[in-house]
Amino acid sequence: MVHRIDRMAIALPQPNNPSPNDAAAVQELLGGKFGEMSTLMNYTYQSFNFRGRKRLRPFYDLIASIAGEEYGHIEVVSYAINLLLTGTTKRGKDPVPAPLANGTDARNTYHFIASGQSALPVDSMGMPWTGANVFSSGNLKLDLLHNFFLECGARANKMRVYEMVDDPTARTMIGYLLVRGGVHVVAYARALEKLTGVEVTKLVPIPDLSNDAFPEAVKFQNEKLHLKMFTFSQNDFAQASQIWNGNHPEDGQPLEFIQGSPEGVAPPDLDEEPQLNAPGADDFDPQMFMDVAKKMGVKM
Ligand code: MN3
Repeated sequence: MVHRIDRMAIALPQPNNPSPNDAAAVQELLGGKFGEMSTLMNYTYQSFNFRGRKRLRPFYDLIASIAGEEYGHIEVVSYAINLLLTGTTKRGKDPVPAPLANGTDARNTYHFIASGQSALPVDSMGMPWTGANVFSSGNLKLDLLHNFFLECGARANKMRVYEMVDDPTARTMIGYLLVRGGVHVVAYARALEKLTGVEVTKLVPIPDLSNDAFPEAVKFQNEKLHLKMFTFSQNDFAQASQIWNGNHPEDGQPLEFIQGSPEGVAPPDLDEEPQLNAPGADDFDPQMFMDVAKKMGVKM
């Protein structure tokens, strides 16, 4: 089961220039083949499907912990998209002046037609995310090798979207995910080392460019976020620490294992968009709910 917390991994700055085409490019990091939907669902299914976990417990715990983190990654990419889309149409209730006219020039018109100017599980070309992106062979060595490859591919995509989009909202999110994805690259490399003796960490970084080239990533590395593995569980998955130990292969600093999740911040409160009727429900009276809650003794 998952214990959900109404907190987001990091604070995102407001965009300097809201842009539906920037948002469309960022969609690749959510619903693309190497996006966060893929990492989330790969590790989630591999953990559900893990056979022989008594004998191989540290590997099960590692995959399950990382699956927990990926939920927060789809969240932070989605909010980056939502913030980039906010302010790209004219706010108001009158449909006659065509308040959504800007949507016709946007590469992804689903953002204006199929959603309330918000993220969808699609890639940068609007193709829906698919379960065909999940690899769960049941063979531990093969699955770990796949996960290492997936994280390196994800890293390449993040770097390219960074080079396409210079808005601080997108770049802060990408800087954070480069650092955290880097943790997952090292985690799967170390898991393969423990399992086989092959020195996989000698391959990193892939692509060759270090995270040090990205100022937004350096900020998170200064907070030592490239060294920390979280279980995303109060009591479970502790044996992942048998894999996440030693020193970081790039800067030699000691790796840190943390039972639990990072503190996070409150997610952005997205304003209403009346021209999209989002959320609508204009005649809803919140005072009525407050009165009922009061009668029932619910603290609001
Ligand atoms: Mn991720």
